[in-house]
Amino acid sequence: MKTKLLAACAVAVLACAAPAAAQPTAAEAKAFVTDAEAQLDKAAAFANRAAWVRANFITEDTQWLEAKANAEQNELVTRLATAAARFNGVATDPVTARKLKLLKLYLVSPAPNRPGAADQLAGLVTKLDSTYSSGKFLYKGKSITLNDAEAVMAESRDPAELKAVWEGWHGVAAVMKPDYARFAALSNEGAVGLGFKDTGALWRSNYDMDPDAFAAETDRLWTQVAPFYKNLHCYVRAELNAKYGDAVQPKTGPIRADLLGNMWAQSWGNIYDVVQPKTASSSYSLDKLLQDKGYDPVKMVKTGEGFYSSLGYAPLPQTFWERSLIVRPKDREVVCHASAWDIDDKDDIRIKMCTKVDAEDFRTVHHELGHNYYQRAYQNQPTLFRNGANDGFHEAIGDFAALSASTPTYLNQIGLLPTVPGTEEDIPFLLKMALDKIAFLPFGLMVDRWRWEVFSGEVGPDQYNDAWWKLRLKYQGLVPPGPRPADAFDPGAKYHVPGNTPYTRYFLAHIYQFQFHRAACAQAGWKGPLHRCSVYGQKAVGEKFNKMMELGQSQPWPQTLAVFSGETRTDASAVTQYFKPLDAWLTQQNKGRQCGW
Ligand code: X8Z
Ligand code: ZN
Repeated sequence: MKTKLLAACAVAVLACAAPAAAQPTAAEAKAFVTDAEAQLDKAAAFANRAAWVRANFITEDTQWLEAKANAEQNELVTRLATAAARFNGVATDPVTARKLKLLKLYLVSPAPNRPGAADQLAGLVTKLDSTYSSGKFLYKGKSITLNDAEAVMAESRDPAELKAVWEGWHGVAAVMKPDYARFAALSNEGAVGLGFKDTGALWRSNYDMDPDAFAAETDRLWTQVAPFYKNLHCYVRAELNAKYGDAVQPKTGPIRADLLGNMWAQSWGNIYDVVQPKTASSSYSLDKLLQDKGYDPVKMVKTGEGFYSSLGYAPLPQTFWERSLIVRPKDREVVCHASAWDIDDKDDIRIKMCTKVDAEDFRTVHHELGHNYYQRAYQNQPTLFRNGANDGFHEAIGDFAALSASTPTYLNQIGLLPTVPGTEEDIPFLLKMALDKIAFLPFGLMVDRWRWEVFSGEVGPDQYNDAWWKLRLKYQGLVPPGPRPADAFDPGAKYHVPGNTPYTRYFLAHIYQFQFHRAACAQAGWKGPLHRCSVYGQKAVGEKFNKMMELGQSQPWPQTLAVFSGETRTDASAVTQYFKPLDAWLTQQNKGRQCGW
């Protein structure tokens, strides 16, 4: 009898130990997280390098290595997060309490706690990302990449060509659907194991508030900006109708998604030439300025670094230049979607992007470097706090820098633009910015609306594509260029779905960046309109901004936001304030038009 009991206890150590042992102490909880952080560091040091190598050199073997490293890391986190439950109800110090909470949120997709599940999940994630990244399709007898296809979407004004290339790229995603369905099921099982309703609820739990309250917050923010988006949609639709005629783009209803200059219609700046004001068009094109001045990809990144240096940030380390991937290599498959890496939580920071010399990548360079400067700023925080105040902050740092770096004043200061245009350039400038920033907002929202529905089970694999287009229509007012095939999996044609990267972060970032900009301009004593403000060279602003960045995720984000801006809420009034002159102009242009879809 005794032996039997002992044997049972050996299997279920925790359950058996519980009645005998006293309630764990706060000191034990603290020791537990310290040890957990050391283990997480060790696993990350390995997984980061495996991921870097796979993303820079996609082969069977590197996929195998990355999946193995991720599976081991995932198993470790699940084990630690499960063990942490033993401290539920223990009155720990606030730092330990926050770390215990963040431990459960450490992974985007935790694996189910059963043999083989972590391997399966990691294998699917690596395979989906690699399939997307090496995707190609036949166009005019040539096999073309996403980069080639994006160039056509940006430059072509032939609706038949746009439709063919759009359909070609979206066709690449169809094979991913069964794997995505398997992945979603496994990720959900893992999330439930950690006490969340599903993976979507896990994602919504990382904003220092109740997950339902966070979803309501995003609704509130969308309501703040939706009228402006509808105004822009109305104006752009009319200009597209004037250019292409009723048969291609009708005067009323949704816009055809392939006419907006971008594969996903997420930012529309590439069709500025089609929609520019007839009365006052822009006097310069940043694409052309960069090309005419002989910029190359490395010079683009050096210029980005120069902006941060002007705010007082230390130069990037030599290893950044030695180890980053800045140009698409010709001889191998890589993940071209831009990213910023922190390999060792110290100074080994890198970017990886297939840089083009154009306005879009000028901004992307500032965006990626923002991630790197943030990672370096919080490197002295403990492991579980080495992260953005929330993920929207992480995406907003570099975009904030790019708001200043996009002004004609700054472009003039660095010798790209010969003269600073006067107020006649305000509407053209704001229209260019709105085509990128305002057009993005409903896309930034709908991607995760779709995933939240998938993870909650509201949308099953049979409805994946219809649900996607329902949301594309509802939020963006878009339709595909033609009927979609029965096996289409259009969400898979957007990197972050196969790449398993939450997307609400970008919606938030498109609001935070304007809050940061408004606060920074006030600190610099700027009295003019927000869109003309540049904080280039403002060391005091940089110093205060860095104070916020250094905090990482060590406290609830509203407190961290307050450190720089004095605000404690996400507030889209900074967006509407920035664009106010344009909104009035659009309203004027849209007089007599029936807006909406
Ligand atoms: O994915 C990115 C960055 C890397 S975090 C290049 N962005 C989103 C996208 O490309 O869809 C930046 C803006 C939105
Ligand atoms: Zn980013």
